[in-house]
Amino acid sequence: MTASKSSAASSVPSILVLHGPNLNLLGTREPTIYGHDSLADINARLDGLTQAAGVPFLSFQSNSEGVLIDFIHTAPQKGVGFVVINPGGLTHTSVALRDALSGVALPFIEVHLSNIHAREPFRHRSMLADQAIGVITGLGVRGYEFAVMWALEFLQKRS
Ligand code: CA2
Repeated sequence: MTASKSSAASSVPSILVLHGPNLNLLGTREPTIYGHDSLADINARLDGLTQAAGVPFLSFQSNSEGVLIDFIHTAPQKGVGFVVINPGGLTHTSVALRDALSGVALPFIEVHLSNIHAREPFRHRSMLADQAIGVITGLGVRGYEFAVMWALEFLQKRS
């Protein structure tokens, strides 16, 4: 499990980027599917985007479904206003993760590095997608960047 936080003004809602199981392996294996960037590379780029906009950034990765759910439960208290999530393999199985996101009622975008619809049939279904504001799939690391840019606009319009 890894968590990181970058500080900015306190009352501004933050953007939380959540990474699900096995995404800590990014950059070490399967580069043809998931690219060469490590999770730290991705988080650093997203941190740069949010810092430029003066919005606090939080990221968290866990290989455990329960730990991810507990983190989501505490997100509102942490001042999170928007979630970007790559649920990894839990995308296709986890009613519990879906319920956790619904439970905290935070707007979220689901991101996948690979195009889940161009892969095995069991990856075509997402348990979260219909609850998401949007889904970005198959654009690699850029997908996270687009999602965070969209979240920044969303929070700016709300403020
Ligand atoms: O394309 C995506 O982002 C996925 O969410 C990645 C998940 C997969 O189960 C989903 O169907 C699609 C797998 C994450 C595993 O990441 C690895 C990274 C490097 C090496 C091995 C696994």
